[in-house]
Amino acid sequence: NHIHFGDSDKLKHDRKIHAEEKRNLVNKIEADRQVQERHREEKAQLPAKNDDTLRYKKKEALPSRPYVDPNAPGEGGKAVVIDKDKLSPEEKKKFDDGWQKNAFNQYASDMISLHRTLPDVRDPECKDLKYKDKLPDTSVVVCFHNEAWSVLLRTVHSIIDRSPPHLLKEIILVDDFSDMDHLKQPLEEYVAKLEKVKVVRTKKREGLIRARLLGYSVATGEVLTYLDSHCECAEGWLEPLLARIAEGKHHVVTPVIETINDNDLTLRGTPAKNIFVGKFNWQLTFDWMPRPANYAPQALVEPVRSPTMAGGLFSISREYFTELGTYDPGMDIWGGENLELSFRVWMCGGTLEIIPCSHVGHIFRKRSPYKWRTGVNVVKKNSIRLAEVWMDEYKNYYYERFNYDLGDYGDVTDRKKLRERLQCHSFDWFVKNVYPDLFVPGEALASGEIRSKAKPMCIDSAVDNHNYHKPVNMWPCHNQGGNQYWMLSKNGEIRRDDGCLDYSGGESVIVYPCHGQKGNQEWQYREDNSIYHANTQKCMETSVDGQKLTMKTCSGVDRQIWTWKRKSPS
Ligand code: LR7
Ligand code: MN
Repeated sequence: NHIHFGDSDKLKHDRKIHAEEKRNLVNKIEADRQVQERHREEKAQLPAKNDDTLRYKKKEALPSRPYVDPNAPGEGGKAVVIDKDKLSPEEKKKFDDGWQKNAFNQYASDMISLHRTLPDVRDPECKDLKYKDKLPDTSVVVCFHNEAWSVLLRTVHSIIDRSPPHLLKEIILVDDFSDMDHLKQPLEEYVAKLEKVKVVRTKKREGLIRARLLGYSVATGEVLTYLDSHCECAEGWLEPLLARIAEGKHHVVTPVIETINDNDLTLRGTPAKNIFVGKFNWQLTFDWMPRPANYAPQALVEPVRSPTMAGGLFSISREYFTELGTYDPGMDIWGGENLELSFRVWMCGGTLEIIPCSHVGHIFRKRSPYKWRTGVNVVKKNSIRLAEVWMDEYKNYYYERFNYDLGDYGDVTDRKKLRERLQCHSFDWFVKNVYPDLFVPGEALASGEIRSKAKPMCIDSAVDNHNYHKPVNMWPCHNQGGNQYWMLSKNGEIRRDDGCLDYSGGESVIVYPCHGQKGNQEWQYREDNSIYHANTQKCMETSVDGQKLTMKTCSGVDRQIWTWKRKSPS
């Protein structure tokens, strides 16, 4: 604020401005106070519920985009900070119940507006892209089994608030036999006030795959867009998805999936250069990997090819989905359908791409809060169904992991006929053309359990983020593969999926992400059946009680001798 002394006109002018500013400020303070007041009153009536729920309770009509207080909890994708110690015992109980029922912080979500704003997370380059005027419209299908009210309805409103109306044909909520009361009559009444939203319900618990098929059967839009029931669509999410499909119906596309933090509900953006694409391993689990670094810089925001997709958030031409054989209705509850569709799309002439300018948030949870079928490993069953139909001889890499204990996986004749009819490429083609960096165990020199000669004990460790850096130990051999299944790669790694045995001196061998640089991860399974570490010239040895795995000077004692199935050279 610089005032120019001596320049009286300017001074007057400045004073005037100041007076005006002050008036504005006073008005703003008063307006804010009123908003706060209103919030306090509303909170007093209905603690920790957002304004939209309140409107609903008061049976008021919902304006299309209600006013949101920019300072309200979670606005702009910001964190909701709750000091649990300051909550009353009653509120504390609500807080804990929320976590218990949902595996995310429902209490925090309930404080956030159903229309909360999000940051515009698009790369600046996205704004230069021009889309055709006439794009296909879409039905958005959201399946849920026992979802929290605020999370489900925020998903719905984020779709309505951030989709051009002419591109949004309808939103179909598929209730997969939930038993929470708020998802019955109250949901029915709430959506009755919203245009374009309908609820359909399964007659028994079907699982997300058949629930999606029910959504498909009633959808009328040109494009189908599937979303999980705990998502938030960001500004501009829809147009680029539909635009890619408009360029050819065989393009199956996903948005960039942003993490909504399970605890404080923050949402931040991923710039296009940091996008991750989908991969898979021989356990047939999905995972992410960085996008290939070799894209042309001008292609930063162009569609990114992805070998697989996470499964929950994608758009596909409805006609193409039909031609491709929709989903395998023999799959239950959860899992496998994402890889099945990914393989099928690529092998049968389509493409699977991530669209860098489309961003949708998803609450990632650390556990599944709902009941699964008891007594059946549904993920394994679903995965075997897909392996049988789509993976040809490669399916054996998966089956070896549990010693071919396939169990009852139902009938897949129809799916095999589908593959025949569509005249699809082989899985070998898929691996070589779409995911050439995949580690293929067929090239392994040895595989299976690594059993000590001294005691019936095997090298045993999980390989995932929780187990990296931890010492690897011995366990009684169980002959079921799993955590005792190891492969010796051509460049000397002892690995499973992306985890490698790694020794850098000291007592223990650890598991560490494979880096492909040999060094601490280079081993030899020698003629005398010892396992030799090239870098340190030591040998693997078990402790006298057989429980621990250590590294010692090579001596040829039984505790250094290992049985491990060698692959005959082919
Ligand atoms: O029996 C069920 N019936 C359902 O309707 C089980 C689940 N569901 C609903 C559920 O309410 C949710 O809306 O199906 C949806 C997915 O279930 P989640 O959220 O428990 O699963 P997830 O997010 O952990 O699972 C990912 O993998 C699944 C494999 O079957 C599905 O493909 C999910 O859609 C998928 N989610 C995503 O792709 C979002 C990104 C996550 C990642 C990686
Ligand atoms: Mn989910």
